[in-house]
Amino acid sequence: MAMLWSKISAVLPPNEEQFPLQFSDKVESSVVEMLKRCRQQLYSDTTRSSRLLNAQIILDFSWEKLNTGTWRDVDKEWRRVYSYGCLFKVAALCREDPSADEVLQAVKTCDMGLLMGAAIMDDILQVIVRILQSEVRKSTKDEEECEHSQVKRIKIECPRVPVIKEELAVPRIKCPSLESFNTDYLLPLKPVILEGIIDHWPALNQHPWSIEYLRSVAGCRTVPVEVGSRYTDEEWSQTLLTVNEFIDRYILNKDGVKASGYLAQHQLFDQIPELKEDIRLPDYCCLGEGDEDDITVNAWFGPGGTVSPLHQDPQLNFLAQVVGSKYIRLYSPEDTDKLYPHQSQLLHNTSQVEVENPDSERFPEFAKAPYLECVLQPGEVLFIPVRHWHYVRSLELSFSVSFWWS
Ligand SMILES: O=C(O)CCC(=O)C(=O)O
Repeated sequence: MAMLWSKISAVLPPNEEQFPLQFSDKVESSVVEMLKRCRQQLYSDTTRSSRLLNAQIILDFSWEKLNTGTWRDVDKEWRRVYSYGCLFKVAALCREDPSADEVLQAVKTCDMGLLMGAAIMDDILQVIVRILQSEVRKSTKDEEECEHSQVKRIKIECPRVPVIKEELAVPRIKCPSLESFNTDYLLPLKPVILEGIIDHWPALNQHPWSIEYLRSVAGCRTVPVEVGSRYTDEEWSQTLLTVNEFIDRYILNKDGVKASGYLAQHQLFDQIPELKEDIRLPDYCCLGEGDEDDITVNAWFGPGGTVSPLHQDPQLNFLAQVVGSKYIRLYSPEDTDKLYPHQSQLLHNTSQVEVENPDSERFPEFAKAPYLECVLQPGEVLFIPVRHWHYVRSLELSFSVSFWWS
């Protein structure tokens, strides 16, 4: 670990004068003074505890601001202050020959900054977390051997695999031209499964995504996790866990409790660029009107049995299946009145009906709504037209990537 600080200090500005600390008058001068003190301590001799204490003051103060009112109204300046607090804390943790535990704490601190803060100094937290991660990887090589044997112990699940009736099956097409996809599916807004269009992804070839691979590229990273088998359940919640904790708890059920959870989020690929390099934007997205930068890429990683209740989204979607298979049902937006959306503003895009076990007394019209269905297999991509209702149940351990585009 002795080399760690020299690697981190190499990416920091060489001196105090070149270390930027500019804020609008939204940030109280006492906070700016504290930030300056942290900066000064970064370039002078002082105790570790004093550095940590001052960084923590910044973190606690800005955390309060981040958690007051709605997230949308949080001023970006406070998110920048929070990121600086994370940076100073990481520096304090890593400066004097940190223990393995302190390095992990530093990784978590970077992740908190990346998730809750705003980018500062050319995204320096992203640069530092890569340095820290390679340090963690070095010291966990032996453990990985052990993980390997645990992977073999995952019990084989016996999912309820629905039999797809031919007349209800989502049509399939192999590598259509841009023009035929546009004419036959995009313009008329018809769902279709595209085969053979992601065969070249490293996620399916050079670095086949697996539990071991995920542990190796992201095991120690803290990410948002959805806890519960479906987001409409009372006990459903969101939390932050490391990828290793998520795998141990929700995939391997190490606690012995059958728990369900979903690592489903759009920041994952920004947070862990190695995973982003394993996937590609589908070429068909160029037919859209939006910019490439406006495409949202989401990760969906979870055990068999995880359900996304029937819901609709305001954008076009390519749902690409990388690991495992998923049962999917699609309903047209024209049949919304038969799908009983929730009344509340928050869930108005979500149906109240449990698709595979509908309450026909409460929702009598549901059975009359026509639908299409499929089992999406690794290497296949489902085109979900805008506002098409979709219900998804993973049949086994599954990793999918969805692209929301316009
Ligand atoms: O895969 C899932 O569980 C849900 C996917 C989804 O709803 C989406 O991509 O919009």
